[in-house]
Amino acid sequence: MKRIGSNMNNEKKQTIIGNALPNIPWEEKPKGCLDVVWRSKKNPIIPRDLIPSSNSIFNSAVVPFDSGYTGVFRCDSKIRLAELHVGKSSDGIHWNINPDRIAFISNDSEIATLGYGYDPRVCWIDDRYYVTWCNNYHGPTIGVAYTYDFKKFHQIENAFLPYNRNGVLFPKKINGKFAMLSRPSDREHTPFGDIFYSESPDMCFWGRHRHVMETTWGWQETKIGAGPIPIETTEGWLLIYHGVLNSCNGFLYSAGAALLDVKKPWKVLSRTAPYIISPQKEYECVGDVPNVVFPCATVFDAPTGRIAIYYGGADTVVCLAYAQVDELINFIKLNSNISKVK
Ligand code: BMA
Repeated sequence: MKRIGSNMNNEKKQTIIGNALPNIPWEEKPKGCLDVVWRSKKNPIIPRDLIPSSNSIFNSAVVPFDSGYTGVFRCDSKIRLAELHVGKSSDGIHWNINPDRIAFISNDSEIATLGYGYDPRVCWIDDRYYVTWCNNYHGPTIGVAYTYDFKKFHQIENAFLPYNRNGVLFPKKINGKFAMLSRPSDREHTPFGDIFYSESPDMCFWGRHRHVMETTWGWQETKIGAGPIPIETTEGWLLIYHGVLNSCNGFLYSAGAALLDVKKPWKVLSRTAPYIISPQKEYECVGDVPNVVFPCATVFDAPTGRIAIYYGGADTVVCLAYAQVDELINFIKLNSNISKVK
């Protein structure tokens, strides 16, 4: 039988279309672990008080940079304002975070960020890094900025009208256009929400909106939102996303995964009925908001298929988990019968 990830001659075929990252943070799956995603033994890798002003550090975005890693971190201050800060690391596990929040450069005072910024994603496209985040503009919407060096951040137009959250760019133009997933929302703790796809010729005007995925059942019954930047694979775009169950004790955030068509990413090829990770460890179940795992970034090593997933735990700390691309794709395909459980 042809194994996913191998060709007929049993030569290893690369499933991830992307670069090598030999120094990816990595721990082998523990013996006897039956899960498709497994946690770092070092979790939480970033404590809530890594910088003096922080109440909590979570839901953050990491990218390979120079010979190490950098990222944009959600640090909620002790006055309880959600702010974005730059972090640096040589190994992706031990981090230094700048105690000063990012001061976005903007020549338009009407959209310049003054208020909160949270749940960042960082995406390399063409020649620069784009940051998207939940930005305050008469309520939550998708803020967009770019940087070349993680020193200067140039804020550009908000992508959408309020209210919207979880704006996640694709790492290359699709059909000649920038492409973004998002989740239209409300002002508060939105009790609904599907994932949509939009495209733009210039990162300013967004349109041709398409529906991608709806809420279904169980862990993803209340709302869903795109997580890390989708990973291009030979089997389609690999999307890790969060889903919310409304329990008698409030919202519970888990994560699943889907494969989207490469040329028409609003077409879902398969999607996990079970979650791939849910709040089970103490650092996911106990914190400022209990029972939350919230992935915002992955880094990957294409030749080995290793994926490291950065996620927030209980709106309090940053955690790391791992997956192997072929195993994850197999899991999605084998566990994809959403209609059966609906
Ligand atoms: C969502 C966002 C996330 C947060 C989650 C759980 O609405 O605000 O930042 O992790 O709620 O509180």
